[in-house]
Amino acid sequence: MTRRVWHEPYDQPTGGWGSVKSLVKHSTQQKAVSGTASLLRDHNKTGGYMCTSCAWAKPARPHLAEFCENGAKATFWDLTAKRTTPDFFARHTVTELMGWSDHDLENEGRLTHPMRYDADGDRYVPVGWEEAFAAIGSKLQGYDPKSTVFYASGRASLETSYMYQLLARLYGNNNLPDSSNMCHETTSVALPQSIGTPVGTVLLEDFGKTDCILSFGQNIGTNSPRLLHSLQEVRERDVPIIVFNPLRERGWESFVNPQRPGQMLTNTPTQIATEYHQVRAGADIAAMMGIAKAVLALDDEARRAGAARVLDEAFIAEHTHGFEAFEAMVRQTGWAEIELTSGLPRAALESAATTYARARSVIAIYGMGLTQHRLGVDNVQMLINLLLMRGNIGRPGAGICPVRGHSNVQGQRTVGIAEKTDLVPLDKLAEQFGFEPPREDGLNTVETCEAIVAGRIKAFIGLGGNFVRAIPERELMERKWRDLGLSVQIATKLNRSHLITARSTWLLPTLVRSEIDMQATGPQIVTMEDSTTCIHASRGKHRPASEHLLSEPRIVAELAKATLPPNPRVPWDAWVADYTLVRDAIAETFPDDFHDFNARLDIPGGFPRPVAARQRRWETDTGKANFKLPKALFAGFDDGTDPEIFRLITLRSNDQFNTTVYGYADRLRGIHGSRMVVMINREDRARLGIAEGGSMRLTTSTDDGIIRSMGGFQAVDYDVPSGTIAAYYPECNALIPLWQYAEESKTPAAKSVPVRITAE
Ligand SMILES: Nc1nc2c(c(=O)[nH]1)N[C@H]1C(S)=C(S)[C@@H](COP(=O)(O)OP(=O)(O)OC[C@H]3O[C@@H](n4cnc5c(=O)[nH]c(N)nc54)[C@H](O)[C@@H]3O)O[C@H]1N2
Ligand SMILES: Nc1nc2c(c(=O)[nH]1)N[C@H]1C(S)=C(S)[C@@H](COP(=O)(O)OP(=O)(O)OC[C@H]3O[C@@H](n4cnc5c(=O)[nH]c(N)nc54)[C@H](O)[C@@H]3O)O[C@H]1N2
Ligand SMILES: [Mo]
Repeated sequence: MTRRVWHEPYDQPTGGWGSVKSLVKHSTQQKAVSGTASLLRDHNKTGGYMCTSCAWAKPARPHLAEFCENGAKATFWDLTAKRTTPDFFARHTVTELMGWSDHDLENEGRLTHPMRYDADGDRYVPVGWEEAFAAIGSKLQGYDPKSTVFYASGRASLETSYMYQLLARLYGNNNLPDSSNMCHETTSVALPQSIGTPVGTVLLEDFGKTDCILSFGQNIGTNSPRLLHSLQEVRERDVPIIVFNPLRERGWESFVNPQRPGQMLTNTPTQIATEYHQVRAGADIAAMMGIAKAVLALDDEARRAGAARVLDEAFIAEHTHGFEAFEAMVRQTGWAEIELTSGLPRAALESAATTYARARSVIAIYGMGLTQHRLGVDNVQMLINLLLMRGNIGRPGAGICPVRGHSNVQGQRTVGIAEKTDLVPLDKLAEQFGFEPPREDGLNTVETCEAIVAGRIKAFIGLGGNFVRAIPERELMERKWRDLGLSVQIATKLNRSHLITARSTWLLPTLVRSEIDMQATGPQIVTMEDSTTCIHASRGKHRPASEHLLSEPRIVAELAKATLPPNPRVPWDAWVADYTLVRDAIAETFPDDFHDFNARLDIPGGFPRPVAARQRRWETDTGKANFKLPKALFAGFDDGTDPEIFRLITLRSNDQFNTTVYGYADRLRGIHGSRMVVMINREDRARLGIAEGGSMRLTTSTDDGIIRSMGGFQAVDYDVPSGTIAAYYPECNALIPLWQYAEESKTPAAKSVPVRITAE
């Protein structure tokens, strides 16, 4: 059945009554065991559990309700009363389930039993845990460790993640791809080269001290709504917020804080963005080049007038490297080229530059709109260049703020989930656990896909996530997946990756974070790291969805025990009985970050990891913060000369968490009823001879001989620049070639896919 779209531009603020209505709807539909009262008490509060939705910081003095519409939705869906039981699997073949939508699969509720895929009956059948672990362990023992992959989505705790990376290394590989390989890997590559740290430098308190915020390519209202609390306070101090985004995103425009009764009653929104620049998809380098050029011009003017310099000369001289080359490049780049590429007039960029230059301390926020492009690394480094021009790193109220995705995606990296060996203290692990870890780099996400296509991978273990749905090149990848010998999926809900079976396929159900994790020494605490490097404890409060669920640490430990020879230095059972011992091990491996770990669990607001760049110590090749030269003004793949090629942005709706589709109401964009839509500029649509709501087909424009084409999209008129279109992830992933990724970071380039449009 084709779902019909209904588009009604949303003129209400983000937050406000719309979010309350949506919250009540999802609470009722999921018959969630957690009501709003429990959310108020426990959600993101010291002594409670940390939200499983986004990774945004949790304040030391939380609001009465320290959750947002989408965090609450994620929790209601975790604590749903619905169950996907063995009986459900007996009633539906896997082939039949392949015809279900992502929404319908996860809407069946929580998985309750460990299951094995039975190819003869084309069904999942229940198995005992022991049988599952024994079978998986003996299969893994038979494979060359280099042909096995240990994927991690970003939800598992620091404790689980640490145990998981150790399992991989004891087994014999560094094949630890994770969701950040599709996400902020670009950040992890760009920032160390520029400022010597892989993470952002901003702390929550900096928002109280900032004088200006720049935002590039992030959708705050949907993907990190609690950040709006800080931005509302920022705006009340009359601090300017300058937004660069091809789409007009409601969250950046107007916000009513549901926690402020006065504002709710009067419905008088706070205006968030003071300037909104609809840059063309992939053209941020051009826009930032324009700002840099205008800042240089302001500095020239100041010098001529004998006024205070606009550039922070002292900072540039003492703390940076490469400014002269950068300055020369900016001066050489002409306004005509900048305007043509960015799609923005010079005056708009000069206005942004003037606001930027007037502000003493500036924070730059960004998301997938910068990272998921061919030149994603250059995008991020160009933003750093802008900050460095005025010394906006390493002082209060200033800095770089990548907004991370999954709630512990940053943390899993911190404790060793990384395929790159130079990011992990292998010598320390060797000494601590008495083994010789593998020393060659492992596979990241794209390299895993390439190796699967080449037939070099035999086994895939997934610690959460929906790998096959989240990666590019869906058709080829689904086909090749069938050749794997083993697929093990540790999960909470049924998703499409579980239906793309291997020769031997196992579904291992686990607890969610808000559930009580009871082990031999009592209920356990787990920890995670937020986007601002602060570490928080989390205590589950609710009864597990099924008595058959095991915790993630337990599942990892049992897999390890079934696969590896015993090692007295790795006390898997003792760790499972008492997670404080895992934290002690983490503290021993990473003393700088985690000394006195167990004693610091309940510091309100979490405890921050030390970040050298915050102190203006630059752990880079030059010992300084580096100005880096972008390779081009446009970050995508096409050359921009063919008007028939559009740049497709694949993005999230307000009713999903990645591949978990809660519903069909992208309320903040006013798009309801269907996700098979393309948001397109009205003139572009008319020029193509397509009616509003008319049917269209997208075909990727490449010369690799592979046809990637999807029909059945409905056209929705949307306020986007001509030549830029947007559609939803993960539906569109079949259109993204595997080889279209960010240079250096290999993050799939999901934000400016070159496509042609035809009417259907
Ligand atoms: N509710 C909810 N919260 C989430 C998630 C979720 O799915 N749902 N996902 C989590 C995860 S894993 C992540 S990584 C984050 C993702 O959060 P975001 O980084 O916000 O990711 P997207 O939704 O993909 O949206 C990217 C934004 O970038 C803009 N954009 C696209 N291309 C360009 C460009 O070329 N230039 C500029 N300047 N802008 C561009 C888009 O219009 C869009 O507003 O959110 C996390 N939080
Ligand atoms: N085209 C396009 N593709 C993209 C993106 C894009 O913007 N555009 N974004 C990319 C990004 S930023 C990311 S992060 C990836 C996301 O990729 P993934 O992290 O792999 O995918 P998710 O959709 O977050 O995974 C959802 C599944 O995780 C399981 N799960 C949920 N909670 C838990 C838990 O607590 N424990 C365990 N074990 N399992 C759990 C559930 O079974 C659920 O079905 O997708 C990437 N793909
Ligand atoms: Mo992400």
